[in-house]
Amino acid sequence: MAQSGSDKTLDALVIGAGFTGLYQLHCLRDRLGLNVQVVEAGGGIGGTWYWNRYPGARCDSESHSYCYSFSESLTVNWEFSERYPGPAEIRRYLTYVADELDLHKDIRLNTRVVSASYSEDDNLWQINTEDGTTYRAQFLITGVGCLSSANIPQIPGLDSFKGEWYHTGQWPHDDVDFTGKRVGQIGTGSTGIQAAPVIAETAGHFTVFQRTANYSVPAHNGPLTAEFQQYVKENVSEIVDLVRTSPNGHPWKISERKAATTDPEKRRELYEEAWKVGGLRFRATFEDLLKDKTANDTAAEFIKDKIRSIVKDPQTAAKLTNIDHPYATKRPPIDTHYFETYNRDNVDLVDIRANPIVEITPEGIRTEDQEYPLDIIVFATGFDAMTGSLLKLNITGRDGLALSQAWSEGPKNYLGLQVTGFPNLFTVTGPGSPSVLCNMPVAIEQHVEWITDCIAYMRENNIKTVEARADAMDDWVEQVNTAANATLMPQANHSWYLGANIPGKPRVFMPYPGGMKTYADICSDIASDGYRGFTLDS
Ligand code: NA7
Repeated sequence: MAQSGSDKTLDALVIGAGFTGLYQLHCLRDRLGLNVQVVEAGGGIGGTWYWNRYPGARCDSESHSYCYSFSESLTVNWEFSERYPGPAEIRRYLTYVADELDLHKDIRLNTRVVSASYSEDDNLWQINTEDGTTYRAQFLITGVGCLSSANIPQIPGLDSFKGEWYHTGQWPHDDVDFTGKRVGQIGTGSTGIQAAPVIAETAGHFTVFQRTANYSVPAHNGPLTAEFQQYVKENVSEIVDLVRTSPNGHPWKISERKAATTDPEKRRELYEEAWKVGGLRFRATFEDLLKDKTANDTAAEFIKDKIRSIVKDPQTAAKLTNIDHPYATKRPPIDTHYFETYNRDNVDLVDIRANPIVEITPEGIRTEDQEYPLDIIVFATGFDAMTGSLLKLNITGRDGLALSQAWSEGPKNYLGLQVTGFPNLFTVTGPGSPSVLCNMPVAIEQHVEWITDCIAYMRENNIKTVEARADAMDDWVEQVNTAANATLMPQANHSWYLGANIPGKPRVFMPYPGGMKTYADICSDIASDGYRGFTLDS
């Protein structure tokens, strides 16, 4: 590993040692022969899964597709144990990959980037880390994740709280003991919905503070059978084809049936079957769920009926089904006994839309109508998604242009990969790419391979800089908006897809919703056309 305090000149510096960093290192170092360093703020590899260790944490993508697909031998020599992998298993998987590809020696852990600036004179990025190391590199590639910058709401009084508090995305490595304690959880997104049933099991009393009610479908997690593991090994290329050609990078096909035109009885039967299978594939029951509000209403009503049938207390069920957005227009959670949790005697649900939180007191949380005494507060309040972790890097491009300035009205990015004014900077799964609307490893592999091909092309053709053109970037932002407006997704006002969860953040629909396959085809076409929309300068 590199020594701290030293200066180092490289071909490429990659920030982050998650799925992106590991594969980008492998591609640039082992395919192109570049001198590459990965730096990682965490004390281990894993990216998102290094930080997200909260109770019940689990990936919502199915394990046999939540992995790299570039190497058949890597796939067949690894076995996931459950339908949805947890953080520890994903970290073990990534460690296995890093071992197999001999990546550890070029990854420097506990190294947080504090700034990066581009120097036109020598066409190098200068990257400074918290421990005083300076790297210089022709290429700077960010693999900092879309959901890594924790959103801890500015609720007055948090400093005065006498108990313990935690954000789910910065969870301690030692278990938090909830036994017998009065625990409050703010947030009912995917994370809160995973955490609540587990916390409720040991907490003395557990209070969930819900701002926006949410849909959720059972995950039906469980151990993978030996037969399924064998099926995965024997069908690697079919599975890879499936994930690479599907709109969301998942290993299933979206039905061609339309909910709006299916006979109600048949429709209910199909929803029932999908409910039994569970997971994110519930969205694939009908083709029109995200395009047609009438169709979407049928899924929404089905799920609300399920919630009412599970939750025994009608008032609690009413709060849980008072959902203000169409199904799957916010990231749809999947759960393990989330709604059942509200049938426990030690669990309460507080509607903070009706009675907003006013402050945190030394004793607990005070809403407009009463105070809730607590020993522990869990913030399952999400992230400054997609842009937060990039802006925290303090990136400055050509002519001293700060990324924060370039994005003052919201993120503009060509293909989600490059920003005008920031030559040779690539933002893997950046805003404007399918990223969070896709099974992440699939989106990451496509980006990493495209970037690798682009750098290879530059070297073959003696090109020193690649930079998105302003007109191409503006045009892409338009395309992202057009694709978003063809769906119901912009109808969810409080969605982090729009940046709406962070006070003051410009509202821009950030991920590209036109589908992963369509997006990958556009990227390939642009590359084949001599990197249309990019300025290549020798
Ligand atoms: P999300 O999906 O952003 O959910 C955060 C939750 O926290 C959501 O219920 C929010 O309510 C709530 N929240 C956020 N800020 C506040 C404040 N200030 N007061 C009360 N409640 C608040 O984050 P997750 O971690 O659950 O999931 C992120 C992604 O990780 C997920 O989509 C998957 O892709 C994996 P709101 O809905 O904004 O009213």
